[in-house]
Amino acid sequence: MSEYIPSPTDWVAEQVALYEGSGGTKGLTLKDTGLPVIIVTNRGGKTGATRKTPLMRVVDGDNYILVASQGGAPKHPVWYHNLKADPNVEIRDAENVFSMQVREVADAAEKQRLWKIAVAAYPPYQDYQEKTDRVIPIFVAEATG
Ligand code: F42
Repeated sequence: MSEYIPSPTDWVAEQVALYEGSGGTKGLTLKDTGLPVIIVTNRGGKTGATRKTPLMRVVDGDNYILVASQGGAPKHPVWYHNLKADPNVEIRDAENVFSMQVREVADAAEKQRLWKIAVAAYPPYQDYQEKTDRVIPIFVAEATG
């Protein structure tokens, strides 16, 4: 197991610590929204270190949809590049942990369908897309093995 490097953003690192430290029984929602969050564990593309990223919980059947919105910031989040470099992730959804593989959604029709599901789960994604020039990427995470 490689070294774990926490997020440099305090409130994010604190959510990961609470969520994972409680075995997925505490810290399950985004701040004031009450909306559910998952924790994605992956490898840093350059350091090879273990990284943990909380994201909104968006599901499509047994798959998870990961939205690289970063609040509508002008650049993709760093984790986007990490997942492109190494698509093997672990996803914690409350008390359940799954080994999964991600792929970025390129097909326009598939992306449109999944984007609607994402916005229904977390409406601010639509505002984030409207406030940035980049097209917000989406990954699908599917179970491996
Ligand atoms: N972010 C989203 O994009 N979408 C969401 O749905 C979302 C929900 C959410 C819910 C709860 C919560 O607590 C946070 C949530 N976030 C959401 C924020 C998310 O968890 C991330 O904090 C945010 O997207 C920013 O991701 P980031 O990967 O850009 O993080 C930065 C601040 C960061 O951690 N940078 C590190 C650093 O030290 O600068 C990362 C460094 C890194 O990964 N380095 C790589 C390595 O090899 O280790 C190298 C990468 C390279 O290629 O240079």
